[in-house]
Amino acid sequence: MLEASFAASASNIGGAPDPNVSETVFIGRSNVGKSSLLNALMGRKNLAKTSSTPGKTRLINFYSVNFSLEGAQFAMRLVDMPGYGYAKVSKAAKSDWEGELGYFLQNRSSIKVFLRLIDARHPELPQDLEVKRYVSSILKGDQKELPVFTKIDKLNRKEKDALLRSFPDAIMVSSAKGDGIESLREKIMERCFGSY
Ligand SMILES: Nc1nc2c(ncn2[C@@H]2O[C@H](COP(=O)(O)OP(=O)(O)OP(=O)(O)O)[C@@H](O)[C@H]2O)c(=O)[nH]1
Ligand SMILES: [Mg+2]
Repeated sequence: MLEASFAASASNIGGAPDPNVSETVFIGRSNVGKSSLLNALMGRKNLAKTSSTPGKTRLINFYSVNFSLEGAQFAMRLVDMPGYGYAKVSKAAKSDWEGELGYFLQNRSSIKVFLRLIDARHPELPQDLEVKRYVSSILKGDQKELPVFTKIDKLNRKEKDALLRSFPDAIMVSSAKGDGIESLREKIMERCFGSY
């Protein structure tokens, strides 16, 4: 059984809830599908607000997820981050990503998983590669980065095969169709709880 609810919004680490449970952060370009994936994983339609207008998520949003398995209780949080690379974003918001948001990612001790989302149709955008380098540079021993290709329902069979050839271990998901969601959920749980 799985139960999800909104926990808190914060603009920086000081406003974040106590770091008392394992957290998975969702990072990626604006519009890549972070909030949609969060909803798909939680089995909730619109708990995290999604929009076709880039830049919808402006704060760090925390969602609590609880589930019981064979009598044991598990708690974790999913953390939706503002997207980067939104062309119309103000200069101030950009320096936020470098400043407070970066500080959060580097110092939030409860982060166990960085889910780095990439649009399956554009797997090697310079901004995404930059963020890939950034995440590897801040990753600590008890943290794991999982690259996730989103919106795979937009690829045909041939394009999917090509993506898999370039990235043999690719995790591919469609929040719209549900593909890959259960398997990603298991990977996150494994990282947060070990063997469960
Ligand atoms: N076809 C398809 N569309 C998707 C999928 N996931 C998200 N979208 C669409 O992509 C758009 C952006 O989705 P969001 O989840 O709001 O993206 P986001 O990364 O949270 O964006 P920001 O909050 O601006 O950073 C919306 O119109 C979604 O409906 C998917 O798996 N397939
Ligand atoms: Mg969002």
